[in-house]
Amino acid sequence: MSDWSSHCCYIGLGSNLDEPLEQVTRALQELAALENTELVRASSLYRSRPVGPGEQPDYINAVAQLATRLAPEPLLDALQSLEQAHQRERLERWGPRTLDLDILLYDNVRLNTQRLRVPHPYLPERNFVLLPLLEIAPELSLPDGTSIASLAQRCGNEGLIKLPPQR
Ligand code: PH2
Ligand code: MG
Ligand code: MG
Repeated sequence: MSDWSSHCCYIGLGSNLDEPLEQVTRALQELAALENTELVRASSLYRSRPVGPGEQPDYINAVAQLATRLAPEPLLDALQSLEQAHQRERLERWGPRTLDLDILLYDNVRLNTQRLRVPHPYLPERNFVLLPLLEIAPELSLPDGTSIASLAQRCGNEGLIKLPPQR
């Protein structure tokens, strides 16, 4: 699906409740099945220490590259439907969740609306996003030209473990 109307975007996946490995594995399959969308590439799965309030379980994180004909807002709708299908409950900011699907980058688009900020505002400081992203797109840069590689190097890999391929 590499015609003019297809857009390249990167999605961050995260889960730390109810069998996180299965949540993220299933979510990758569901992304691949989205309307007008193809899964181009998926990173390894990573185990990461939680960033957020209180005691919470470790997360499983990954990043997927999509080719999609959906515009950013309809893509967000589709991702939120998947989160809902995984019984996502929105209780507290950065609290534990069964599934979080974040639009990290969408072509070189910059968006700042009530619903959606692209690039994802915390992308530059989260190693559990930057390292999986670097794995699948080592040459990638933000719309302002900052390379993912330089951000990843600055963040380091503390608290992050790349998991071997799942059977
Ligand atoms: N997501 C959050 C808050 N904290 N910590 C880790 N390790 N991984 C996440 O995906 C994550 C988090 C909010 O979306
Ligand atoms: Mg998130
Ligand atoms: Mg989110």
